[in-house]
Amino acid sequence: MHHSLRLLEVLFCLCTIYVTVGAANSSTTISVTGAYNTSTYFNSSTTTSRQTATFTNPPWPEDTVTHILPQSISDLIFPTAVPRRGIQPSNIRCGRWGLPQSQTNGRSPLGTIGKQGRGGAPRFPPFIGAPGYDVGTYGSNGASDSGSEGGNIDSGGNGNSNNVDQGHGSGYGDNNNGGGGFDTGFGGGGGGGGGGSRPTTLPWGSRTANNTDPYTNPPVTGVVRKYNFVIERAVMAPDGVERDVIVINGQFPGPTIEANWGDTIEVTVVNGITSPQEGTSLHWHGLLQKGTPYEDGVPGVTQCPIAPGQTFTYSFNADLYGTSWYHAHYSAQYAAGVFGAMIVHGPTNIDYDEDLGPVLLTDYYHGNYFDILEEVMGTDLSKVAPFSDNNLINGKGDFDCSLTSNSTKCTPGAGYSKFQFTKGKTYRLRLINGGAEGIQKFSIDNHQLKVIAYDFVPIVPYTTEIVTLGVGQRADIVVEATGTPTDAIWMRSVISNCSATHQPYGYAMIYYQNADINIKPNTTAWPDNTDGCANDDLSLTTPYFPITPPPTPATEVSIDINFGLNATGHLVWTMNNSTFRTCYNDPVLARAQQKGSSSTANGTAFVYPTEWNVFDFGNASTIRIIVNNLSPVAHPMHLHGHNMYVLDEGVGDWDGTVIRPDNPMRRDTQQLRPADPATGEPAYMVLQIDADNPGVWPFHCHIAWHVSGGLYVNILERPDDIPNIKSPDAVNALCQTWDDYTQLGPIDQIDSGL
Ligand SMILES: *[C@@H]1O[C@H](CO)[C@@H](O)[C@H](O)[C@H]1NC(C)=O
Ligand SMILES: *[C@@H]1O[C@H](CO)[C@@H](O)[C@H](O)[C@H]1NC(C)=O
Ligand SMILES: *[C@@H]1O[C@H](CO)[C@@H](O)[C@H](O)[C@H]1NC(C)=O
Ligand SMILES: *[C@@H]1O[C@H](CO)[C@@H](O)[C@H](O)[C@H]1NC(C)=O
Ligand SMILES: *[C@@H]1O[C@H](CO)[C@@H](O)[C@H](O)[C@H]1NC(C)=O
Ligand SMILES: *[C@@H]1O[C@H](CO)[C@@H](O)[C@H](O)[C@H]1NC(C)=O
Ligand SMILES: *[C@@H]1O[C@H](CO)[C@@H](O)[C@H](O)[C@H]1NC(C)=O
Ligand SMILES: *[C@@H]1O[C@H](CO)[C@@H](O)[C@H](O)[C@H]1NC(C)=O
Ligand SMILES: *[C@@H]1O[C@H](CO)[C@@H](O)[C@H](O)[C@H]1NC(C)=O
Ligand SMILES: *[C@@H]1O[C@H](CO)[C@@H](O)[C@H](O)[C@H]1NC(C)=O
Ligand SMILES: *[C@@H]1O[C@H](CO)[C@@H](O)[C@H](O)[C@H]1NC(C)=O
Ligand SMILES: *[C@@H]1O[C@H](CO)[C@@H](O)[C@H](O)[C@H]1NC(C)=O
Ligand SMILES: [Cu+2]
Repeated sequence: MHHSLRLLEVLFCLCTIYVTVGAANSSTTISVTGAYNTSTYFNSSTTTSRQTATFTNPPWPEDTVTHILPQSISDLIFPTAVPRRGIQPSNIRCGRWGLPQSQTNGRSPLGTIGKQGRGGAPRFPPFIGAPGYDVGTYGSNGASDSGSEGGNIDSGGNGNSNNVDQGHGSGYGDNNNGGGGFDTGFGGGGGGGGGGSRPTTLPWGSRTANNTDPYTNPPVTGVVRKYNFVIERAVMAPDGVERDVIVINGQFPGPTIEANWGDTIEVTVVNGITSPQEGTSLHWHGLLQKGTPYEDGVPGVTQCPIAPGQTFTYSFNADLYGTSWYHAHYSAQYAAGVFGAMIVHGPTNIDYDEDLGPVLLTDYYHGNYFDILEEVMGTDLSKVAPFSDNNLINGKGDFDCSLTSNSTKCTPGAGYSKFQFTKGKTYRLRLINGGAEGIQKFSIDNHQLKVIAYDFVPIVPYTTEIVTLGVGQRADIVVEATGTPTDAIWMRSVISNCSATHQPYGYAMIYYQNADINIKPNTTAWPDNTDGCANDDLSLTTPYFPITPPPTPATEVSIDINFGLNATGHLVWTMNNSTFRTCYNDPVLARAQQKGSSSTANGTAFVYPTEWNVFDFGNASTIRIIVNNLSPVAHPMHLHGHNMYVLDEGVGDWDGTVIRPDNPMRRDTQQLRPADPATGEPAYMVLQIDADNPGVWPFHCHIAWHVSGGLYVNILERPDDIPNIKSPDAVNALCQTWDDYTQLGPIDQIDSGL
């Protein structure tokens, strides 16, 4: 039935931070006494009552028309001949030719080398509280302890930077009142410790990566890790090009969240976005939110947005362990900088010497995200697939300033991330694709990479030279330092040719212990024979803890992915022939909490509007979804609330094959191949979930521009159990504040809203 690319017309629509670490309870408390301008914020009136639903019914629900996409338009929208002006190692200014990171980068300590082990990137422990590691940082963020050592983070190597280290406060008694902090007024001193005792046993007890089903038997430590995030606009030049960003606590990328498996994470978010104001919300990618679906951070689905000027505290369990990230889920806002790494320390399936922490791989746009979105959501089809301008590793990288217009402020040699190896040691790196669109191909010259986990799922380790990550995906890798003590090595991440970018090459340096950190590596890249659009073969990736899903699911549906022009000529993406649009004022979850499923609802039953794309799976115990991609574009498909079993993926129609039926791959994001642009032959992926998590769970493409275009469905799971889940008052109050805010005038929602 899928022989051509059919198109559908779809006609509807710093604070000073004080840290104390309590003794017996080891609960961390931070209070922010800082310094954002509250007087400019929106004031919620507490008297306005909750508004009734403001969603718009689809104006012409039955009037959908199918079209064949003319090849010329397809080529126009998704050009395959991509103009590229990539940075080559020969053009890179680094070492003593580069600038200190302090002058241009996003004030993130990730990817920086400090002096005497201080001031650079944090040392990441095997678990928080492990002997030999500072602990005061975990649960704080942006705390600074520069002062005494001064001038540490200096990627440029010309030695004239000072006081940009925003490392760590410390706790557990070693008093540390921070010095000057870093020079922008964020940060401030790390507080003194409370003198608690360090744990001597593993926080998660006797659980190991292969004796515990993490979905049914997670630990509960009782420890709360508290973070304070202030989201604000800023002007930054992470790659030398000055631009508007929206960032958390003045950092790009945002602060790293750390917790032990079984801890509770509490994040207090202040929406300080002004001029213009914008709503926001944060999503904790990959965590299950079992019993707490209202903390998932999806506006119009699990909550109303956090209104400008408002503060909201998220609280949720670190129920899976490994590497992930968090990001704004409000429109394409995270593409402006609202994201950061999230580490949950847990058991490991392989030994290594040191954890080098997050390695965020992000395509990067110089334009304001809203301006890009206006083009993406516009009617000029030559602009709906935007090209990224650069590719950064931990928010750092150079740009060729000769390519910018004269009115753009651009500083050459902004500097790259740097890492240190000691010959013979083994290192864990936590790779995260936190970009908006691009598929990343990560490698380290001359070094083999052992992949030990994908997303939040430990796997039987396998060795490769190139790691592929679609947007939202993560890989934990272990690398043995097999070089010589004076080696300087390129770390690379290249945006694949399945993506749209002008500058695909991301670089970082690895210096061995005796290398001169002012030299430029001259190593050669591994050849890349991997598929530009697909993840590694499912047969290569075996979950370390095996789980056999039911061979026959309780229910099975097919969903086609496609795109088309709506009646006003805008490009929209569809799932099951319907494009998604959220109603920020009327969260789906709140409706489900009121009503349960339509089968039990009585005469006053609420009918979900078509454009909410709610798939009601009733009480089905297992759900299988066959996704067919009719578009000539790859999509990293992300499911909230679950690790999905990925039963099979490929090109053509699914023939019923299941890869490793007794233990199929599990993960929360899976790359869906494109349809063949020449023949129109579609691609497929088949996923299955155990319906053990009542709630409303987004299933969507993680390309920011595609989910903005509506490539999204809500999976309504066990609706009869949802009314038993009560949202805290603070979550419900978000809707009142948001309603008050939107009473002041309509907000500018030019996309699906997510
Ligand atoms: C077409 O999509 C755009 C973008 O979502 C939207 O603004 C416009 O209202 C839609 N047109 C119709 C007729 O629904
Ligand atoms: C830990 O703190 C919580 C909340 O304050 C309290 O309910 C609990 O009793 C405390 N536990 C211990 C062991 O002190
Ligand atoms: C805070 O905002 C008010 C109103 O916009 C302005 O008058 C004042 O100067 C601002 N204060 C600071 C410290 O920016
Ligand atoms: C906001 O509300 C507070 C408390 O009700 C009031 O003192 C303040 O003047 C209000 N600010 C604005 C800008 O309306
Ligand atoms: C679990 O993994 C450890 C190594 O991490 C291994 O020694 C042990 O044999 C494994 N146990 C099982 C039951 O597979
Ligand atoms: C930038 O300025 C130079 C020198 O003034 C000029 O030759 C060049 O055309 C300008 N480029 C652009 C893109 O405006
Ligand atoms: C991408 O690169 C691969 C491998 O080099 C090549 O086979 C493929 O044709 C390229 N695809 C496009 C769209 O250029
Ligand atoms: C890289 O640099 C080293 C030291 O300068 C030199 O010995 C080596 O030949 C260079 N290798 C390449 C491939 O250029
Ligand atoms: C989607 O639309 C196409 C074309 O009208 C139709 O063939 C197909 O059956 C529709 N699919 C669903 C699930 O409604
Ligand atoms: C029917 O709907 C009303 C109003 O929402 C509600 O109070 C009542 O409990 C519902 N009855 C059943 C059987 O669902
Ligand atoms: C897909 O759309 C069709 C046609 O609107 C509808 O009948 C079907 O229920 C939808 N599928 C799911 C799983 O909701
Ligand atoms: C699930 O719902 C169906 C239809 O409403 C009903 O027949 C069935 O008994 C239910 N099963 C369970 C396990 O509740
Ligand atoms: Cu997509």
